[in-house]
Amino acid sequence: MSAEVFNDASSDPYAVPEGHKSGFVAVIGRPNVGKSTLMNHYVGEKVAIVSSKPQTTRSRILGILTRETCQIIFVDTPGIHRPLHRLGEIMVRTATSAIPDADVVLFLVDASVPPQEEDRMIARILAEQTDAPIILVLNKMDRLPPENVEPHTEAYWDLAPFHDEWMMTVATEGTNLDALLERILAVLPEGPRYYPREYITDQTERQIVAELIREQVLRHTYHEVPHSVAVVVEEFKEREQDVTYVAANIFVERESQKGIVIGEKGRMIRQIGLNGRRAVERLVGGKVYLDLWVKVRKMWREDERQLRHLGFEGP
Ligand SMILES: Nc1nc2c(ncn2[C@@H]2O[C@H](COP(=O)(O)OP(=O)(O)OP(=O)(O)O)[C@@H](O)[C@H]2O)c(=O)[nH]1
Ligand SMILES: [Mg+2]
Repeated sequence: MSAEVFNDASSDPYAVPEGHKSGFVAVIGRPNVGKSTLMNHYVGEKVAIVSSKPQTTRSRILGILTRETCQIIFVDTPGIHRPLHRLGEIMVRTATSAIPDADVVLFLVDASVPPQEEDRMIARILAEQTDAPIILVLNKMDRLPPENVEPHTEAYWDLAPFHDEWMMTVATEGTNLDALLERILAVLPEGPRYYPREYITDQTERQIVAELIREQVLRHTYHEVPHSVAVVVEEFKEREQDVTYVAANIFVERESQKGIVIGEKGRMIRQIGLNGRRAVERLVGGKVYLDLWVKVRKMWREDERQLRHLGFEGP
């Protein structure tokens, strides 16, 4: 092999052209504003689950967008809120700890409503904890009646006077997300390709599978139940004839919640299992046998030992 061929840029997953840009873009905001939806759009895959219920995302999740000239590592974070239990505290700490490390911060807000107390709290944290460029993202513009456009946008500008750029978006439809990407690129520093080209997230397949199952529980349950659920994949292996066998525990906090998740004559758990299996089949690209077990772990959201067992150690 000649030296020329050996040095061919295409054979080295980390080789980048001159002027290549890269960095970590933290997506920060209160629960339910559309952070995970936005990141998934850029990555082109569901790397973070999405639901209409607040506090869906519980950990820091990377979503990696790689192009020839850039690599943007989006850092999706749990919604920052006033925590009511130990899990909430860990989630908020996880989110805030992503701020000082970020090369760019996206401060996402739900522009269809005026600024909330949590938005004010986040603005104070951002003002204190970073010198990185901050882009104010006014999301859910599709829900904003024309007469509220001016008062709401002005209220958010006043809330975050330190922002360097701003953009109105509809994350669910991808509206203005190309323009937002250009703004991100404009302030992103030059840097290496941190992850190989084909990487889109830092999560393991097991973690993604557990999240896909939790997403189905979130879709089908209400009130306190979605918040009381944790999912752990206990087994994940290929069995005969290309069928992947997945066994997962769905933990709830109370017997009554177990009854709700199982449902009358097992109807609810069958529905969660059916939709969960389809989601996992899309992920693995083949047939899946999904074995779900519902178990009670009393007050796990307050219990350090249980939280650790479930993978919530915080930063
Ligand atoms: N109408 C509308 N809905 C949106 C938009 N962006 C996100 N949503 C919806 O808002 C809900 C919350 O979206 P997520 O992406 O889970 O929000 P999040 O900020 O990640 O929420 P947490 O993980 O709980 O902090 C979902 O039902 C989304 O479909 C938008 O631009 N317009
Ligand atoms: Mg989220």
